[in-house]
Amino acid sequence: MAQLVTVTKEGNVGLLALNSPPVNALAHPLRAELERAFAQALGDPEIAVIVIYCEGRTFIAGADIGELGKEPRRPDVPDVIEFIAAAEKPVVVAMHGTALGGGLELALGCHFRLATGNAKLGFPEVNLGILPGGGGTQRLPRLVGVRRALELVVGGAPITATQAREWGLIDAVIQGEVRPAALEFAEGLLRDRTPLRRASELTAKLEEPGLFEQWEARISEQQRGFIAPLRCLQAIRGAVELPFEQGIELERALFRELVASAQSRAQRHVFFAEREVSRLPGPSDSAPLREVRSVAVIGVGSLGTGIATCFADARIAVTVIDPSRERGLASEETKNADLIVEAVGDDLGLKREVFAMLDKVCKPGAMLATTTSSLDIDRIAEGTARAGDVVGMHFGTPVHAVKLLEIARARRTTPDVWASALKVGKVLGKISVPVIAHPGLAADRMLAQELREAFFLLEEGALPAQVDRVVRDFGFPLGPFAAIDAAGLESVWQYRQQNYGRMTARERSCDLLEKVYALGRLGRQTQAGFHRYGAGGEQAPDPAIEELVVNHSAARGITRRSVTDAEILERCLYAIINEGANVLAEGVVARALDVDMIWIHGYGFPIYRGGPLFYADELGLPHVQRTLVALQARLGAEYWAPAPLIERLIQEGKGFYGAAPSAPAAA
Ligand code: T1G
Repeated sequence: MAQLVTVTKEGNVGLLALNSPPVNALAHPLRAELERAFAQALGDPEIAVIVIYCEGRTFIAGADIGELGKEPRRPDVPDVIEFIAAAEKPVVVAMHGTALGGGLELALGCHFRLATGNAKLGFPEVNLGILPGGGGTQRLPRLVGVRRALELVVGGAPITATQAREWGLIDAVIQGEVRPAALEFAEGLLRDRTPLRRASELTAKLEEPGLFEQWEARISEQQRGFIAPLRCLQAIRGAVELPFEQGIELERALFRELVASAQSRAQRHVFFAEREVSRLPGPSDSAPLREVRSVAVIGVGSLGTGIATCFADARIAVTVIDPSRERGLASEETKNADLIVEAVGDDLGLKREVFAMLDKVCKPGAMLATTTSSLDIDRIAEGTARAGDVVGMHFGTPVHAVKLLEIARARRTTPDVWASALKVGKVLGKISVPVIAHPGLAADRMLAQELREAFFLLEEGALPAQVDRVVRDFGFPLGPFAAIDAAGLESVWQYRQQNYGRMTARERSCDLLEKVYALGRLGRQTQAGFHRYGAGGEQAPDPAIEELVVNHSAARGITRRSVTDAEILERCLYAIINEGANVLAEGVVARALDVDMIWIHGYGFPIYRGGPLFYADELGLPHVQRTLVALQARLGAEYWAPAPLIERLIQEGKGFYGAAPSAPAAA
């Protein structure tokens, strides 16, 4: 293995090169080596200036996320940074790639900062439910002011080197390779005898009074439910109100609180799951992935154009083809495309026609994708002589806004086509999730259970506004009824029509949806559904609907009772979890993380709860099981029989994620 840190000398400049692929994360071995090499450079009388830079594709991308939440090992990230900051010899850092989190904090601890023109600098800790814990919340506002510090730390998005230069975060943007540029800069310092500058010795400026209060209000609106953004703000406030050392202590205390929090555990789980999800479950196939350099999208509707825009944004050559035009499907673009994405109306006959035609014109090895979520992809594929090349790519709508992209394997899809389509999704910036049955199935089934309970709760005594408030307070962007209004009642109406034969007697007679639909209240599009909507889109409860609900209960002979918030949450949530276990056991998806990614990126499950199955593990499966059994005793076995998978996992002492379940918590 190559050395983690190499020290070389050029005249009186000592250069420390870090080399820990893939992203130079500050894991313990690298920290220990860096500290050792830095001490060596400090003790070397020939070295007057020290340079730190990285080999490989990027400067340090932060602390090692896998170590967070574990017992810290000395030297910890802050130890190394404070050691460097305290040096009496000037320290120059040169960054390239993505200098993030603890990496950027290390740079702030150095005395001079350089970055290449295409470097990105940022503090993404907030996305992991934590805050910069290596002095970043104290040094950054001293360098760039409070407003920009809040933007970077609370917002979590990186900035460019040019912007960093304008803000005073770095001293210069460098051209070419980092090593020679940093060496030249260091020699300049020696020549000019420039004294070293420590960020800790500056004063953090609050540009205007009331800034923190403004940001608090913004956070509660835009990052509702997340704890970390508020703690980030609190730490930055410390930089204004406290001396440096006390500010650092405050930062450490807040960091320790956050890193041990359930939210951060969930957000770290999501970080790794987002990366794991697009790798094929099971043993990998050795067939190389197919290259996708040019794409043809068949269909000129909003779906087709939305998908084409996505490819164009990812700088992949794409053409939109109108299948109704003469020679449309047989055009040169279709013949040459590596990937053809069919986005015509959801009609099996039409799609089979399109695929039969594509089969004739497309080049060998091209991948043929259908966007259907409800049709049987095998039926679409069987009309071609290349069923192995056919795969499902189900985009959410609106295409640009929904991150979930389900990549569906049909019976004959080859593993390399499945894996290649997953990779395409990643290039598009989507979270691509491999699904085995038809796309939409896992989520539809889980959603159907939640909606069933939401409607039962209405006829038992709750009202739409209460149910929505409870589900929203849990962290979903919308409660179930506001979500139906947003999607349009039509889609749920259709779902019920299609599944009528499979519904129980109680589900059929709980026909509130049909009743509201019959009034022509189709949701937001008609400014009325389960709620009513003002011209500006403001939502309000509607007495007409409340009357309809009350009358419905009376007609069904149900005596309405007061329903607690706790009951609403329990029934909506456990319905999702229990069906999630069934979907997993039946192999609709292969892994618990597939379910969680589908719910987070397609259905608004709060990221800070990690997805329904991660959340179930956090509650502890024995607790989940007891709750399901209690619901079954109260509400009947028809809907509440605990999923056999949950029972099996408990017997094996496991959770959905394999490890032993955490200590049972209260729901
Ligand atoms: N720790 C551990 N592993 C990491 C990692 C990290 N910080 N960053 C990336 N990886 C792994 C990742 O899991 C994947 O592994 C591989 O590297 C390539 O990543 C004290 C507390 C740097 C922009 O949050 O944003 O500093 O899946 O597929 O698309 O305040 O990774 O191949 O096995 O994402 O080119 C703050 C997180 C940490 C940065 C590269 N830093 N990383 O993107 O590749 S907390 C972050 C990223 C902290 C201090 C604190 C991106 C990237 P595998 P990738 P990419």
